[in-house]
Amino acid sequence: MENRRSFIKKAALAAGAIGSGMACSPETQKTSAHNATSEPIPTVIATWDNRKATQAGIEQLQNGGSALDAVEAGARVPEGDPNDMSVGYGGHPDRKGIVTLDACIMDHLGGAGSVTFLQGIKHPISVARKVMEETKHVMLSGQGALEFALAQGFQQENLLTEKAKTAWENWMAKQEAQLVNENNHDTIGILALDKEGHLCGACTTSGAAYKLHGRVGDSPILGAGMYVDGEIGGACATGLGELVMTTLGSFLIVELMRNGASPQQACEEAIGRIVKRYKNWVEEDKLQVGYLGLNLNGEYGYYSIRKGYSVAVAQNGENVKLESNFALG
Ligand code: SD4
Repeated sequence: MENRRSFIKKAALAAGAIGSGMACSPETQKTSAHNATSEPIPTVIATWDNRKATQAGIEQLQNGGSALDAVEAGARVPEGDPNDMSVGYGGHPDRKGIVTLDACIMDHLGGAGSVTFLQGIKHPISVARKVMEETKHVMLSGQGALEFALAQGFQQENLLTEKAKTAWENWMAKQEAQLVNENNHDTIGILALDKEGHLCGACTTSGAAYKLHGRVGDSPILGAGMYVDGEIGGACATGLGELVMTTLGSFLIVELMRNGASPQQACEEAIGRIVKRYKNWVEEDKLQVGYLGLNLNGEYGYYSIRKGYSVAVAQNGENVKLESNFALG
């Protein structure tokens, strides 16, 4: 049986390549490599200080892995880390004390897989990849996603660590509002460009801490938490998903790049849209969103609503943390 990926690959080949027509202008954060020779620069970039993830990703590329392998390997790092309390194992639970996970992955040909409201599986990004590669669907949710994961050989386990349980119990005692604001974040969005010039992306999270049971955020929504167009570039998001979903930030960034914006300009415009439309809410709850964009030249940009956002960049033999500029104080 022809699987969905091989179908998409054939369709993409039949459609032929389209030039990106990229125009670059001065950027406020001078960090992107410029590639005058147009040789792809192997690059792995991620939201927040996820240098262990970008390291795992760049090692995949150095060992001959694809951009898809790189983003999956990178995303699996915080997923498996109990000290990262916004992703996978050890993530903050929802209001009922249950860890529910969202993730998506997308390749340079438009193949995509996503899981939402998944429980008990440590590496949702790998389940999302299986949805992409082994089914004709894009998104599986909840119990169905779990049954699919188990059928694919994933193990079910308890993802609520003692640390996360204690924090949840303390929160339950006080019932303080807890959205994704300047103090509460870590979701990983990760983009990779390999030496073939293939650009892929992934995003994985346990979502907003103490969310209502059943809430799904932006992270598994293609075009919101992450989006890739293999002829243009990719983008991903972190922060309060409700703001990202309602402005389709990652899709917007890629479309702006298609129309000539640099990744930096595109990220700034996408943040600007949120601030303009939701200014009162953003200010009242001190909400945070951060974006990251990468084009096929290995140029990247990143920007956030407020201070404190950073990104990790592995490129040209370096793997560094970079602090983001921001729109509000
Ligand atoms: C969500 N975007 O579920 C995620 C949360 C997040 O760092 O990014 N946390 O809304």
